[in-house]
Amino acid sequence: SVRPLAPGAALLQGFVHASLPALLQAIEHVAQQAPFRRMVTPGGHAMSVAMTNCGTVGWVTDRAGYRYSQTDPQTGLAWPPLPPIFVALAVGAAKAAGFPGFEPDACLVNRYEPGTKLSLHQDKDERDFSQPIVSVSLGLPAVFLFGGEQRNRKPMRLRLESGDVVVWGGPARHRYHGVDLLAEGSDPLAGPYRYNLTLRKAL
Ligand code: MD5
Ligand code: FE
Repeated sequence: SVRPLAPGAALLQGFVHASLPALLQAIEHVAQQAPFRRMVTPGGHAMSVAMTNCGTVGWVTDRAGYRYSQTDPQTGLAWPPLPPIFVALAVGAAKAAGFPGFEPDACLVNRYEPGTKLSLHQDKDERDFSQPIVSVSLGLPAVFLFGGEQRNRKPMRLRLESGDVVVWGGPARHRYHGVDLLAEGSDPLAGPYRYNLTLRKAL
């Protein structure tokens, strides 16, 4: 089912449930070529969430700023290609949520362990904000923080579980968001981790 969360945002609960083992295998394959790492913010703090990328470009941060890069700064190599299953699921979810013709070229893969979090922020490093972001939650559950267009608004709390997909488009594309401290736990397939895939059209 497609549940509207807010203008432009739709929750597809369990949309990728049947594909969880294949998605986790694909993440492992990506991480063999481009390992998970904790990147440094422009302010000099290591993020608690570990990240990697696949696709034509990948999102990176370091002391110089946030940007998309054609290469992995850690290996100097191109990022691994987008696994076809990532693209198929993202295009299907986008279409179901009212965004036909979504053509992702980048996927940021976030890995959370208990005690990690993602602070409130906006995603604004992509070129075309008319294109949605499709996010896929795998492994441990999390409390997603869904704020307003300005940082001062108190965020709504939304529990996201393994297999859930959210399509963030239209006005929701610009809203502040984050992930609350991850609770301890063990997922039958992913173990002590929550993974989040964000499929994007960056270029
Ligand atoms: C996560 N990741 O759960 C989230 C899912 C990130 C990030 O935030 O930047 O890697 S993506 C959630 C999202 C994307 C774009 C807009 C909005 C939410 N929103 O308007 O709330 O690891
Ligand atoms: Fe974000």
